[in-house]
Amino acid sequence: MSKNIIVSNRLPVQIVLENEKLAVFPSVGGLATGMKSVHADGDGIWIGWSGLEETQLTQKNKENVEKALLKEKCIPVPLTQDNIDDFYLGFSNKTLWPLFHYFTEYTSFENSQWLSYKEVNEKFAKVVLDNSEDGDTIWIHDYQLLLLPELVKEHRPNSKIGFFLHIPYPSFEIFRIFPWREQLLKGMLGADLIGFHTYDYERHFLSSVKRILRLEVNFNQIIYDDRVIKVDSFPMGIDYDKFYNASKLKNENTQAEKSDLQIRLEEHHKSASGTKLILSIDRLDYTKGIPNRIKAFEYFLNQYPEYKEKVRLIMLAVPSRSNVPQYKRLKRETDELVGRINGKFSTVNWTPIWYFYRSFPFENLIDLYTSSDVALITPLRDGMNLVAKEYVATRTNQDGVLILSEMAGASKEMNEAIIINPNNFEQFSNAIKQALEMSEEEQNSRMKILQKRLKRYNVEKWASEFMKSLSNTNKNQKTVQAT
Ligand code: ADQ
Repeated sequence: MSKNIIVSNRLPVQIVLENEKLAVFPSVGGLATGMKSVHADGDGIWIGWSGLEETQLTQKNKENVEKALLKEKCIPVPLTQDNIDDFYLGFSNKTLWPLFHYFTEYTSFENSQWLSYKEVNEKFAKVVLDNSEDGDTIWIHDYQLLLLPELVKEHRPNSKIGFFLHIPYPSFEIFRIFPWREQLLKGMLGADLIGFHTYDYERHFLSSVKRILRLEVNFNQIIYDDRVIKVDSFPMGIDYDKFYNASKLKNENTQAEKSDLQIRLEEHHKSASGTKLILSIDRLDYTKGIPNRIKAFEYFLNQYPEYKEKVRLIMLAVPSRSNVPQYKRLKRETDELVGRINGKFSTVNWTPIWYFYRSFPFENLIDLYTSSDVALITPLRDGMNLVAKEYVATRTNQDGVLILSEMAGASKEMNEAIIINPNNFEQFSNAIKQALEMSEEEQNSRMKILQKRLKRYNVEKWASEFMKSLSNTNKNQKTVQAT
């Protein structure tokens, strides 16, 4: 019996190891939810890094971790500190991440890190081969594992291999800069189906394949090595019901059941000044356009001073990759900007920006989503952006306005949001004004359409559509060979 194998850089679990005590918590993130049915099916397994550094584990701990993971149908790929430094913090986060997000000035090309990237992809391949048979279905995720499809295909020619990229695929003129471009493309072409969030990323990829590898491309199919590879877009959704139901429950909470945050936020709304709340939530990453957003908010307050004391920006930033220098600089810049603007505009009754640099539990995220009049999601570049979708799913009264950057993949399916170019401060600032003044009727009609779409194309649907398309790949192969 063939089985499903999911491969991603990190396993969908959190491991806590203190002294000899071990606890494994399944993670509740979007990808883990979407993959649930694929993973739970038959003997399905998930392969990835556990998050623990290999050489720091005693033999006994290692065995215990493996045993505990196996209960969750997970198999770890061991990574050493050098792997973490060069493959993960190095090549993945200092080369591929900035390049694919068009931050060429942040992109470094270090041969030693490229070698480590190859080595770790080979490590992953070994674990996949040790735990699979030819004929199994293998779904590989994201930019850390671009070489893996080819490494697996070589030994599993009858397996259907899918690959999905969660970040943007850049235009050819950006991708061509990359020194090892042929190897990377060939690595991806080991897959039978290659998926992206949007049609634009798909087009960019096909253009690189044509111009760099000079391969034949028929619409969305590539002929390579006597195989036909299908390329398609699958916009990732969210666990819609989870967000919708959680906020429905919140709205029904009695006063005694409310969280402190919920009470604080409600007081805010009821206050005499009727201050409106604008929410932004991201990982602290330079692609998310955080300094830009703060500056645009300042521009708005200067342009429309009547909004002073009438509006507040609540900005959540989750710490991320804080060992990488650019992220350290970004943290400093954000702290300084928030300090400067709060210093400039604050009054005894009002602080324009509430800034939190930490992760929030799910319950508090819901409090914030449900209490905010406007969501301001303005990345400079973003593969999809799930926060925009989560905000919409929590608006059970169909009010609220989403302002969304056109540089986020999500903008392609969320036309009813106010779509802006985050570099155009005039437009940015007018969008904030438009959102704050939008009639309830208009809010409702926009929200209804957005919600309907997100409810239908949720994360489970996304995963099942991908799997369905992957299972059909060999059928396509015959059609194209015959023409
Ligand atoms: P990310 O860059 O991590 O994902 P995103 O899609 O916005 O970005 O997902 C972030 C997740 O983290 C959301 O589910 C959000 O609720 C959660 N989160 C954010 N801030 C939080 C906080 N302070 N506390 C707790 N949780 C918080 C990458 C790509 C995206 C793509 C996804 C999925 O960069 O473009 O949408 O993968 O493919």
